[in-house]
Amino acid sequence: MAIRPILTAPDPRLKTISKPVERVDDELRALMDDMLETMYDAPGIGLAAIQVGVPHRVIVMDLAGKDEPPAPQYFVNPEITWRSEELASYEEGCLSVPEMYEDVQRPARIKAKWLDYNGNPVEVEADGMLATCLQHEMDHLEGVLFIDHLSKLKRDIIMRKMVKAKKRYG
Ligand code: GNR
Ligand code: NI
Repeated sequence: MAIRPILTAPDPRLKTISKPVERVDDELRALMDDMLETMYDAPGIGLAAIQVGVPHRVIVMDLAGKDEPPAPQYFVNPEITWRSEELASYEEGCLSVPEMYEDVQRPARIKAKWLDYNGNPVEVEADGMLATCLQHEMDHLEGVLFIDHLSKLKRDIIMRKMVKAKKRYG
């Protein structure tokens, strides 16, 4: 396992539309292991493959609380099959937009399906943090960041801060 560098905005690779995975094999599992280690190290609660520069439709997540045992989840080729009309607002952050936090409105509940770590199909109805985080991660697969859901004014302010921070720290 290895920790990989996380891309940060405005890196153009974050705008890539990621490609479906053809099969869940040991090579893909090695990528998912690296992604999980990278996510825990950051630390974050979710990570899409494109955030480590790999343009494939793969997500890892762990929504366990601080005092709970680790609960890694793996999502290969995820699809949202239903979105509630009701919206919910959460304060979101992103490892690719470090230290910026803003409220984002998204469907409160979704139905989604994907393949797990062993390539087995899973289908769930999700709400709360799982619904929010899965939508945030699936946006990454389409080249979309949470700041793309904000007003242009807010997004421009955040992007200016990001560019300044990059000039400072490289
Ligand atoms: O670590 C993360 N926290 C978070 C908080 C609220 C909504 C979404 C997230 S995902 C984020 C990690 C990340 O950038 N995943 O792409
Ligand atoms: Ni993110």
